[in-house]
Amino acid sequence: MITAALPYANGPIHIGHLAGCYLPADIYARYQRAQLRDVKFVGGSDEHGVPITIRALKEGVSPQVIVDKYHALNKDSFEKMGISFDIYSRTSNPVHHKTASDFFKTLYDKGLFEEKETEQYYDEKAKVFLADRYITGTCPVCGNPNAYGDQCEKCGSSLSPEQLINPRSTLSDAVPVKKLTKHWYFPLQNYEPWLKEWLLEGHKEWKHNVYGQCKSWIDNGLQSRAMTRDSNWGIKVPLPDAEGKVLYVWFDAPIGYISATKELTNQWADYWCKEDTKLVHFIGKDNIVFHCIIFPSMLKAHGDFVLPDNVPANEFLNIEGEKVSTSRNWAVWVNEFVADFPGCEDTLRYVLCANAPETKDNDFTWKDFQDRNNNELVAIFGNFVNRSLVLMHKLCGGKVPVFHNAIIDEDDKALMDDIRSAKDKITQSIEEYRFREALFEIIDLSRKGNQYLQKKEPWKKVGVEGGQQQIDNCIHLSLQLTANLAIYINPFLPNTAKKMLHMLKVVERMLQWKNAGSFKLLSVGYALRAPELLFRKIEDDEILVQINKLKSNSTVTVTEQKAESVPANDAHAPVKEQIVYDDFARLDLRTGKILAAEKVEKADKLLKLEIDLGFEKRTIVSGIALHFKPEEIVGRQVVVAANLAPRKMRGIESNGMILMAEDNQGKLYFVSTIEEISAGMIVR
Ligand code: B3M
Ligand code: ZN
Repeated sequence: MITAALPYANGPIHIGHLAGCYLPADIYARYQRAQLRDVKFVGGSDEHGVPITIRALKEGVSPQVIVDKYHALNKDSFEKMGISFDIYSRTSNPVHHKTASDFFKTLYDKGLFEEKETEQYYDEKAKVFLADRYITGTCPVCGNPNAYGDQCEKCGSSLSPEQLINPRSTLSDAVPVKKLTKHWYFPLQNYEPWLKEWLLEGHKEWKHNVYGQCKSWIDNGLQSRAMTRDSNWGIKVPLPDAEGKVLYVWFDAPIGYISATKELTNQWADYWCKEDTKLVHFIGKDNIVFHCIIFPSMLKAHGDFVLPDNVPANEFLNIEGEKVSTSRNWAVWVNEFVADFPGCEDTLRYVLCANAPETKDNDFTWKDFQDRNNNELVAIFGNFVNRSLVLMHKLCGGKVPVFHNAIIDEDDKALMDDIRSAKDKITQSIEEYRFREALFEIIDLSRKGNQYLQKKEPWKKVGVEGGQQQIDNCIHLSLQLTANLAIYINPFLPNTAKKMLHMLKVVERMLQWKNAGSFKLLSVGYALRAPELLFRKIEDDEILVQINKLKSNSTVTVTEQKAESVPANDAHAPVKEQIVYDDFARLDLRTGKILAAEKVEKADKLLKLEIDLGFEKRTIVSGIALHFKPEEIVGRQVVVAANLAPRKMRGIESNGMILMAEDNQGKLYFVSTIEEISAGMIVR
């Protein structure tokens, strides 16, 4: 049972949502289907709660109008991006109202709620109780006159309505007054011992970011939480004497996963009530406490349901170095992306997976979107598939050639080993929710295919004695690798896999995971279709349009890249997040020699360096002027990051960067060897 968070139907989804939970959930679901496991993948709109009513208020329409609009829009965006929900439901459906209502009633009948009367803010003009978000006033910290009762968006302070200066209701501008109201509380503290055992002891394998957050919640002590609210938008509290009360949105929304499954199939209980079910929730990090602590405690209290086996929450995706802000329109909206880049959905899936914020916040930039498309999808994966098919048509008459076992050589064997061993690595990475790692492994496999073709040069064997047999073997293996790549890439880039099936003239059944690692996917003598390009190049002007659109529609000012902070005295900076070999391999490091150095006018930190790289001379601007005099560094050996994009500094274009070591006092040293090394060598 796979679930992905139910997005509030109060606005369009952006690519941060996709990267955070929908894409990983979809990759996982598609992979499980390829494994022929009995899997259901559910999602839907969260249509209750304060965010919806606020939006309705702002637009001057009823909440129903809002949810109808965004439910349809988001459902469509998910479909276009290939998020393969078995059902995309909504929490306004009658089956959900009944399921959530019954759930509440069961806990109530078991005597598991506490009934409490407390004082809450009330708007006497609008005659409603006010959620914290409905109260505004002046922030006591920064003086922002439009702070909310729960948070000041200007300085980020988290607030309570009591702290606001001159509090006012956003509904009527009235001064809120305190009034007694009754609610039903769920005593989370009673579940603490059980949570410690089930989660802290029993799920140490959960991702560090998830486990750590849960541990600190539990260690800080849990408290009763109100599971009802005063509102007229939501699921009515199913008790007499509860007029004007609805279920708290975080009580009803996760139950929405169960309701959606009920709507999908009569066999729903197979996926929710049987011991052998593996329940996995995909969410973003802001939803961790609800899915790891509150909902499991509710499920446990109810007693009929299985508990999550894992909650692989992701961190956040920033855009061009800035936090996504929907209110300030700093976001890439999915409905706009699919309109602007039809046919490039797989590229977005690729980039979002390659940059997925799996262990820490990560960044999306349009330049990286273009680079990864052009340098990885087009130049590596697409190129290999295309070359294999073109060569087959040219050198083998358009048919899968025979494989001659008698002349198999070391290169063939190495490639076959790579294909076989990739299967275990990719499988394990996906099973353990490391989708980036799996994706890099697949790209690496296609890179090996390219290297194999390059080494074998079958085009040079034409007319050579015994050449045709060598051509046959090379093309045969390349085609079998292509078929394997289709299986591996399918969960990640489903449209690409489909195109490959078409070219290879095989049916979808071939994509079953059990077929991966085989060399018999395409039969000898089988005629294949002409190749079509899998990916198109993305041009500079296309991404410029996007960058301008982002900047001109938004009120965010992009800050200059912040300098990396120097570690405190004595301390070693923590080691950065783990990367895979592929991340490293993208860097091109070369040895070089400083030919000339001079100060840059009006910039006391910068030196303009002339560097010999062996194959060419480069100008590099370096921030080392406070540490070295120009004349004392001429002739020194350096290591250069040679494939960094050029950058203009003080009007001078800098083409790369020299590497320096820095101690914890901020003093710089050259990274060099004792022996003399010539310029232009590769460092790796
Ligand atoms: N609607 C919050 C969110 O969209 C909430 C998730 C519900 S999951 C059951 O981030
Ligand atoms: Zn403030």
